[in-house]
Amino acid sequence: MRKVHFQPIKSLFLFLLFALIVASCTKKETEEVTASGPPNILFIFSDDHAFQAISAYEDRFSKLAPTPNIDRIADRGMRFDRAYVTNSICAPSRATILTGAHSHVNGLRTNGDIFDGEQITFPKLLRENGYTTALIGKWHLRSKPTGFDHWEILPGQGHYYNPDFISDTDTGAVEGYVTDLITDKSLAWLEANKADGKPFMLMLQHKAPHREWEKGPDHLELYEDVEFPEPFNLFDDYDTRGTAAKEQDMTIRETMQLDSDLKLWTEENRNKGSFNRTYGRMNEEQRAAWDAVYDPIIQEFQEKNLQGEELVRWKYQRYMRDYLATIRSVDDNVGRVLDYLEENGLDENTLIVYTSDQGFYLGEHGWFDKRFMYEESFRTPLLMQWQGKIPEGTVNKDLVSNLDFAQTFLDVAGIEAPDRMQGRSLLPLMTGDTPENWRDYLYYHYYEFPGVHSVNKHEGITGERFKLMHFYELDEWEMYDLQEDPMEMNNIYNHPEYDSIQSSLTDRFKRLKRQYGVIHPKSDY
Ligand code: SGN
Ligand code: CA
Repeated sequence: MRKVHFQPIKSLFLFLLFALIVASCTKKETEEVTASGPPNILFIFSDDHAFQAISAYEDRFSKLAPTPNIDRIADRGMRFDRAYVTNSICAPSRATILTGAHSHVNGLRTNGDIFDGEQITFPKLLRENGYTTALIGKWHLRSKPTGFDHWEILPGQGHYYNPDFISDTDTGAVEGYVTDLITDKSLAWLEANKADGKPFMLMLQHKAPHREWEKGPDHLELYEDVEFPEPFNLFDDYDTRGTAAKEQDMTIRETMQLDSDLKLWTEENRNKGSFNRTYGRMNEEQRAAWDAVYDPIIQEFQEKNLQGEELVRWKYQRYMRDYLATIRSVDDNVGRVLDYLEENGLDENTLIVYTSDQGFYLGEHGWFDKRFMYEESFRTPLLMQWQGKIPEGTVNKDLVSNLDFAQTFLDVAGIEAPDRMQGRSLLPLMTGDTPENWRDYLYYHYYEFPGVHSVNKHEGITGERFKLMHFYELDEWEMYDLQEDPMEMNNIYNHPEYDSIQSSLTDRFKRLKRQYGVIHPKSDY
């Protein structure tokens, strides 16, 4: 048998090789420990951002007004095509997200209600379980934020230019454009806390693209030469629909204001309406940049003297140019945050969510605003990225809701959700493993009437194909076949050919209300 002798030089080489392997294993193990610990959660939230205005959704603005940075989240993760809200309006959506409960359970039904900050929320539970939590941007819940180590909020709706911020220690206006400032503050907070050794949960909540759609200094001219496609139902006559659709106050034709909404500020109309909270807040330099773009628009408008449908078309173009330009700023700023995470290796174990408080009408049915249970405002965009957990470039078509966020975030952090929460964790869906018993219907309830935009109270359910709505104070029903009629132009309630579907939907509606504990005098039949 041959004896093997190592030459000294060879042994040294092998020893070094061994040491290198051990060292790299140790490093890998450490990485794995970090990567498998509770993930950071970054919840990027905008206000009134229609899914139609995100290019990842491949809708009518994709080519003309792309959102490449928001799309990065979809490319590296999952796009949810059927994400909805329980009550399509700002404060109620936020309350549902925090509590994981429907409006009738968390007590916040309308923008006029005050959020009870004593109740259990997911940020409180994350914080109790070792997370550092922060909320920066629009809050709109009227009571002080609870459950956050740090918060800096816009008062009420907030302002686009030189906005005020309130924090637990300070209040005052900050010079700049709101979307940039919310991002600056968020990045500063991330940087200051990156070495604390704890996972973070940051709610980064933009004001944009909320009415009055004031674009920022970097995007004033962006879409001025673009003609955007109109939706086919821009001139909807609401035939077959009920009183609510006919009597709302949210049309581009009647409700959209030339001065406050479309910023046609002339010497005569200054100092009225929203002048002081928009143009009135700008400094000299901001006004000069603004006027350079808007003065020619005002002149063009005065010369054209448009009427009727032509005027509606012109207003629609102005609306889209402004609305989509505020979104471009959101998109640029999402890019800044994603870059920061990547540069700091934080993208590796962070669940990144992009969503909005509800959807919005971009001229569909002739409208802007939200509130109705029709698809454009009932749906909300939802994109999620979590490296190594969510497969890249995937699309989910299950019925999901803003009711599900609280339980999802608790689940990814390994924390048990309290029974009071009424949603379901999206974690299995995120890994492509939708449970057999996933929900087949979602419950909706809108309460803010009488109120701005005059949308009657209604509740209803939607399934994969059919939707049932009850305007209970009018006792009017609507039903839609989303497969045959995705734009909901044809109310099929009481159509004999849908008889059996209607009765099974009505039955399902009653059962779902019972399941969620809905007690409402006029809708409890
Ligand atoms: C303001 C807006 C409305 C909007 C509500 C609620 N008018 O009242 O158009 O529907 O907020 O919006 S404005 O002239 O003040 O802009 S929400 O997103 O906060 O629910
Ligand atoms: Ca909103």
